[in-house]
Formats: sequence, structure tokens, C-alpha cells
Amino acid sequence: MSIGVAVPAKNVRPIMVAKAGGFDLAVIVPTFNEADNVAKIVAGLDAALAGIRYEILFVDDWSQDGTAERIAALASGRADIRVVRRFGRRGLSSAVIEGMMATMAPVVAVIDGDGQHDERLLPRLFALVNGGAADVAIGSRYCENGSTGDWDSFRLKCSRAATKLSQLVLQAPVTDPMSGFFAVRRTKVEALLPRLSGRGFKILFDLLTSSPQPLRVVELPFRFRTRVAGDSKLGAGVAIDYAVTIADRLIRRFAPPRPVMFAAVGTLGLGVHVAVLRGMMAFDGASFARAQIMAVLVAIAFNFLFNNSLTFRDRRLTGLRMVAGLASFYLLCGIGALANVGTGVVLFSEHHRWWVSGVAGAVIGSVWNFGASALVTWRKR
Ligand SMILES: Nc1nc2c(ncn2[C@@H]2O[C@H](COP(=O)(O)OP(=O)(O)OP(=O)(O)O)[C@@H](O)[C@H]2O)c(=O)[nH]1
Ligand SMILES: [Mg+2]
Repeated sequence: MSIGVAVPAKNVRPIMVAKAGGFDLAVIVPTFNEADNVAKIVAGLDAALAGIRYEILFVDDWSQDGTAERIAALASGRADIRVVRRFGRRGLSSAVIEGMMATMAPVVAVIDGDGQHDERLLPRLFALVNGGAADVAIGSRYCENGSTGDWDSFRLKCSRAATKLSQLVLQAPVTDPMSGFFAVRRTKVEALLPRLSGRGFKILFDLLTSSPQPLRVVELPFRFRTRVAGDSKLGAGVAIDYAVTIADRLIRRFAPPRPVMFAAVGTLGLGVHVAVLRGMMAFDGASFARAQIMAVLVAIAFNFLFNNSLTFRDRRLTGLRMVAGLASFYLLCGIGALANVGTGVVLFSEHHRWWVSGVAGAVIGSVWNFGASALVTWRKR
């Protein structure tokens, strides 16, 4: 297994030990319970990639069927096979991203660990990216001469529907945006990293829809093989994750600018405020003061949650940071309310026009809330 130094073993090919990290291509192989498949994958890649300086990087999510042990045996005495093992983690997309970031090779490719992708296509995918003809080169099941192989009609229909749906958010037509078989320049992925969702199964789709400029894509056909050993990890969760990703991208694309979104959330928050106030007074018999205090607290929390998920989704707070963020948002909105009342009172004492004073106070308060929360609660990190 590679530790970054030359290993003088019999079966090490000389080209691989010339320089630690001197690979032109890293083939990322995500695995989860693929023990009976990994040897074939390595043999297939070795045969297909002769003449290219490549390393094979497995990312295994703590498989319990001995996958990592089999990989270790294959890697023994070879500097060009490594495994990244993740404990307590699952997720194909995140596994692939972490694999890509664990190599210094300028071009990274992804191939399934169950033998369904035709590794003989890899040299051409590599050449397209390495030579600069494409940002991403995809092995496609749906372009001319491509094939999904022996899928039953239900799976075919689901895959076709998902592919059609994806066109809603793709910037340029791609026949197989859900392919798990592609090559890409590593620095491209690095640049897109902060924008990737990293969720779910479809890392290629994530990459294509995260780029502000359309990526230059070339697709080459291949025939999807039937899984021989091991079990499929496709399930209902994958479909749900996919739907969430599409919704996420639609919101990202059509979301109005931040201040407009903040104002829209604030307007909804006003509705929540009135509903809580009315509810507490009508059903709980609370005094106006108590109901108003409760309504303010709930409305601020509502605004915080929605702004966190929508307005500042790119700086979204989670876990403990979310709790601290809510506290700071309460504080800032409190100051905003004082600014609101203060402005109103001063204007009213000068002009005696109640509605001008009221609206001016509200505008000042809202502008403060937006500006201060952008700088403090959802500050750039
Ligand atoms: N590291 C890691 N790998 C995963 C995970 N889920 C799936 N994989 C691997 O990703 C590849 C694709 O998963 P598959 O279950 O084969 O998905 P598929 O090819 O779309 O479906 P089938 O045609 O039914 O095999 C395989 O090599 C899996 O072992 C995961 O959570 N973590
Ligand atoms: Mg598979």
C-alpha cells in the first residue's frame, strides 16, 4: 500500500515508483461491501491503463464483508493502490469527493466498484480531460451507441424519468448526467467544492449543476454491465436524495437576490407573528403583552430558520453554530426593534404624521436586521 515512498517489491512497475505522487490519473473507486469485486476491478484497470501513470484509490465506508482486507492484499507491494477508509460515514458522493481530494493527480476519474462500468473507455476519458478538450469526460449509457444493458423496464423508466427531470436544472444538455463513470480535472472539482452539496448518490450531477459557468462536457458511449457479485445499494433513499438535490438547484437558480429574499421571509414572519398573537389570545386567554412577547419570539425564530435555509443557504449554520446564530439573531433583531421604535418616535415628534413615522421606523429596523445579520449571524467564514 502506498506510503509515499518507493517500495522495492517484485511486482511494482518501475514507472509508478519514480516519484511519490507522480501520477497523471487517479481512479477513484467507491466501495461498500464489494469484497468479491475489487480484484476484478484492479485487474481490469491494470489492463486498460497500460502506458498511463495512474493510481487506484478506493474509498471504502467501513464495509463489513472484508472489502478493505481484500484491497490491502491487492495493494501489498504496490505504491499505486491506496484505500481511504471512512468510519461511521456513508454516502457515495461524499466518498468520491474525499477520494478526489486525497490525491495529487491532475486528472481524477470515478468508476463503480462492482464492475458495471467499462474500464476500457478510461484511457479516452482521461485523454479528453488531460489534453484540455473537455472539463469533464463522461461515460454515457444514453448517448448514441450507449446502452443500459440488461435493466428491467421499471429501472429503465425510473432512470429515464430522473434524467429528464435533471434537464430542468442542467445548463447544457448532457445525455447521462447521472453517470457514475467520468473523468474530470482535479482543480475543477476543488474550485467547485464550496458549492457542492456532497449529498446522495450523484456526484456528477452535483458537479454539473454547481458550476457557475457551464462545464465543457464530452460524452462517450459504453454499455452498462450487469452486476455479477455483491448487492446494489440503490434504494428509496437515493430517490429522495435526488429529489432534494433537484429542489435545491431550482431554488439556487431562481432565488431572488438576498435582500429580496430576506424581505419575503420577513413578510411571512409577520404572518406568523399575527397568527401566534391571535391564537394565544383567542385559545389560551393570554394577555396582550404575554401573547405579543410570545409572537415576537416565535416570529424571530421562524425568520431565523427560513433565512438560514433560503436567504443565507450558502452560509447555512448547523449544530451548535445554529444555536449561537439564533441567539445572535435574537439580539440583533432586539436592537433592530429599538432602532425601529426610536426612529418612529423621533420622526413623529417632528412631523406628527403617524404612518410616515411608522413606515420609516420599520424600514430602518429591517435594513438593520438584514445588514447586521449578514455581517454577524451569517458572516462569511
Ligand atoms: N464508499 C461508498 N461507496 C458506495 C456507497 N454506496 C454505494 N457505493 C459504491 O458505489 C458504487 C455504485 O453503487 P451501486 O449500488 O452499484 O449503484 P448502481 O450501480 O447505480 O446500482 P446497481 O446497478 O444496482 O449496481 C459501488 O461501487 C458501490 O459499492 C457508500 O455509501 N459509500
Ligand atoms: Mg452498480
